[in-house]
Amino acid sequence: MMVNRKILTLDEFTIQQMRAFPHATGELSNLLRDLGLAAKRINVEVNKAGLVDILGDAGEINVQGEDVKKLDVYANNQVMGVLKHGISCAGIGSEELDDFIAFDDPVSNNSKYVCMFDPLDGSGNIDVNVSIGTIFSVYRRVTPKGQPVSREDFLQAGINQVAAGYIVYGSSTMLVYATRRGVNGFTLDPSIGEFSLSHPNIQCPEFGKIYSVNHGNFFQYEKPVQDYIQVCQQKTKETGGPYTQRYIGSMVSDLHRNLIKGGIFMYPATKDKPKGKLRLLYECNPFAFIVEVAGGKATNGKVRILDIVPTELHQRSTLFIGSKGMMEELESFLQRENA
Ligand code: AHM
Ligand code: MG
Repeated sequence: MMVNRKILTLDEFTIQQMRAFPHATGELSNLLRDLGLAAKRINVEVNKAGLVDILGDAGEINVQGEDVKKLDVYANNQVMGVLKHGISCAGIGSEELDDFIAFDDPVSNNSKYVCMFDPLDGSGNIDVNVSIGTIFSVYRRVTPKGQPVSREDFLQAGINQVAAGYIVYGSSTMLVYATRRGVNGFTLDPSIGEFSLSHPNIQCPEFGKIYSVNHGNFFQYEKPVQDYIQVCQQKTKETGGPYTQRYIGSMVSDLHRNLIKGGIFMYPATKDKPKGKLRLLYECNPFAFIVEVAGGKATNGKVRILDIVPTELHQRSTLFIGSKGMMEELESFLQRENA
């Protein structure tokens, strides 16, 4: 039988990457394989969401004070389960958990990575069949191996990420992950149940035509942000436009589209949420890492997201992220306005 060796599965790809480093231990490949397995399990349930009694609120309130949907709980347990039972992760932090968890068994204590994740982002969209996603971020622990991980292993600046990625449960299911060597995208091939390399070496175009922001909050944004949005609306052919506004309200889908097509995504401060809505550790940092590796930029409006040293696990941040050229235009504009 002919086998198409041009199409690599996620496992084959990560192992191939590992072969380029003679001293690699394979722990990162294992961890990515574990996350791929959790993604496949979550994908099955997400696809059944309209059929089975898994829809709706689980009746709990998460640490952010928001309703937890049943699929959030399922997704959280899946990601936590694969990492706990794997051999590459010493502990986790999750948007759905109050505090980090140190796995604290002899194998886990000797693992070098910790993982943070948002198991099901955009979960408000589950009931209406809109794409949702899982976001993850991997750091090398800073405490010595052989003991349980501690808070300082999780409160690292995003620049220390070893890998970050997301899964988008969309018209097809895709896993995209970045290491410093590049960003690669894998589409789930349902016929073999494997993620297969479909988008090698993703580069975010320097300019795009899309801006993504919640226009409903327009009058709550600070004046410089309002002015920039109006600049986007006034773009003409001569000034690189016209721009199109696209906002799904599922950041994985919004950012996936902008990463591939080029664009800018903003979640600025509002009067109700002066620190923004998105979580630095589970949402902003992983995407900032992915987009920067792909050639784009990410800031909180003042400083680079990846340089922020977190003080809390569930800390929020404003986020401006996307194509380099568009971000530079935004930055020069915000600086001018701030001055
Ligand atoms: P969640 O983690 O509770 O799902 O919230 C995060 C989501 C992002 O996916 C999305 O970009 C944002 O919330 C949308 O928020 P808003 O409806 O305020 O525009
Ligand atoms: Mg989220």
